[in-house]
Amino acid sequence: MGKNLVEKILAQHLISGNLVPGEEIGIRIDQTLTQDATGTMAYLQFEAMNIPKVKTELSVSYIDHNTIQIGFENADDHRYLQSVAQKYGIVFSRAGNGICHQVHLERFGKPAKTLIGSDSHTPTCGALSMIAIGAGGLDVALAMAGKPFYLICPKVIKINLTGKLQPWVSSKDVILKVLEIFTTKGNVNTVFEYGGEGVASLSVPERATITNMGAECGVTTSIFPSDKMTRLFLRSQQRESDFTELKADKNASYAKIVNIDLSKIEPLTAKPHSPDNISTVRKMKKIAVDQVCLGSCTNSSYKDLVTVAKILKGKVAHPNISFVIAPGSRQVLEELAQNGYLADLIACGARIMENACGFCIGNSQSPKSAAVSLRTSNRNFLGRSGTMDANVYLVSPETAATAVITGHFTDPRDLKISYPKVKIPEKFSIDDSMIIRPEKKKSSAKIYRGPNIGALPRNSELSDIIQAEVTIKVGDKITTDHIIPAGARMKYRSNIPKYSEFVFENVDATFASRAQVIQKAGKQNIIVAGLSYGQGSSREHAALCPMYLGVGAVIAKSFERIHAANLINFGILPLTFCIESDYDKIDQGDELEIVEVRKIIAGNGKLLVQNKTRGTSFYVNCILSARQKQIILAGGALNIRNKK
Ligand code: MIC
Ligand code: SF4
Repeated sequence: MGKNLVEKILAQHLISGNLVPGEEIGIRIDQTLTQDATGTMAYLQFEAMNIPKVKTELSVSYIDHNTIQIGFENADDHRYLQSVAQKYGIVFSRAGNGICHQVHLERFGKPAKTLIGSDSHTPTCGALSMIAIGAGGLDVALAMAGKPFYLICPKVIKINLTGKLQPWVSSKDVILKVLEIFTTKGNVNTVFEYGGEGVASLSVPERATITNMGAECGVTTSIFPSDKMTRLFLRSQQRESDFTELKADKNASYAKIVNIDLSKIEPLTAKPHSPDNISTVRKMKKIAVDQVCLGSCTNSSYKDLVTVAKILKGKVAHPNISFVIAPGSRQVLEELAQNGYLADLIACGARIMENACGFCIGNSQSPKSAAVSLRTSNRNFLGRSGTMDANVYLVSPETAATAVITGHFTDPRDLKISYPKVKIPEKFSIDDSMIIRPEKKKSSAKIYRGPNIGALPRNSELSDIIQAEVTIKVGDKITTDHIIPAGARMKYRSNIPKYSEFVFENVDATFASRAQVIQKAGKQNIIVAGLSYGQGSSREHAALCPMYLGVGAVIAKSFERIHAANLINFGILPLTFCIESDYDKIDQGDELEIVEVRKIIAGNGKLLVQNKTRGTSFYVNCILSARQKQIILAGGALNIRNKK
């Protein structure tokens, strides 16, 4: 039997376990990336491991999230990260250089390699035929220390692309179609492998839009073959020598094959407040639009922004529209400037933001109350824009640019102009001067620690009896943005006691203070949740801050992959209802007791949860690998010395 792409790369990197879907495997990691908002914790954890230099082929630390710098905190964090990079042999991408995923694709990604990153959109580099996976900062720190990365061996679904995209339809519409088919829940431990004759017509940046937003489906990663397009892209980045061809064997097997005919896809949008709430743009009627934001790691390639510039040339943004562009990288911005497109965009009234995450993470450009905001980014979760009652729609650059002209939702095909042709430079002008390479020799560099860098909190060993109160009961699809907001609060990422004050801030602002009262009373806090708990961001703060507030367990109908791993890493029990309807028999404020926890976890039993308030009981599962049991019993990965 032939191998699919995923099996080929995993087999090359396998350290432990068998390549059988559902089994835990350990793989060797070639490259890591971090960004500043998750990086400080990752590097504090790495420092605690006492390793003189990173052991990967390449580790890159990017500054791209917290670049607003109101107050001293972000700037202090940046200096900390720069000094850590220098000391431990990490490449440092300075603020202004661009968004980690776009820059990694341009400058560092290599076919057939493995990459993990402390950001959920790390799968972007699957466009270069890498196994690229988002993870918590601690897992990235362990990979930098040369340890394997553990994951459940995924099942592989082939997405077979046929046909060619019609004019005005682009790769954002493809991934929105995929989201319509697969939704944001129920896809854990799965990889989407793209294949079929339709793949050949998609450039690497177009593929990257698709692999980037696969994260919204909750898959482990997404991957494209390495072919002619890959070679062209690497050549344009003046690193053709990084090319290797890679494709699935003809007789490769897949868990499932899903066919998508590219020629049948129409301009689509994800309506508020979930990336899987899909409609055609045409059906949106003429809803008035208040804001258009172009950019983010999903759609800010040279092709995306030149297409927009060409659509908007000679026009002025509709008077009711605030029009914002955040280019993905300095390379893209420089090329736009050199080729005159930046002038066209400025003339149209675009507000040019930094090459950084910016509006996408809600740290700037929050729209007006109850606004309709069209964005080319990847997440439209409630409140993520920074305006709680805003309605964010995810769209392609073509649909976004069209709304800039008309002032309302418009199918771009209705513009009745010819679809702009974009000539991609055969060679981009390469300028890596904002990338600082570390010295090879042992460094005596001093680590800079501003007052914003707090100590790393640790959990205590798992107790045998859990006496707890249900501090909050939430529904399905709770994202890590719900658990611990980013935006204006993100500057506290390196200060856990402070950041913890904002846990569930946008769901129930009393959570943190109530949790502290329960903690002080000597009890643990328990979170009860529905399906797909922990969607979205990889931020381990969604585990770390609840841990700090004394959360001992989350009982949910199901968990998303990265968040479940983060809970385990910080010693919080991820429990699932044995009978889903037991969710209805439990409420906020209920007193719960679980006994013989250690013994039952060490074996493979189910835990009996006594609801003391209601006088009822129900069973929960705690499905962990042997390695994860060890971590949970110790109260988190940091408590285990001499990790293998
Ligand atoms: C996001 O898009 O939600 C983020 C901000 O990039 C996060 C990382 C973070 O919370 O710092 C992610 O996607 O993992
Ligand atoms: Fe940055 Fe947004 Fe991409 Fe996250 S999704 S890495 S916040 S641009």
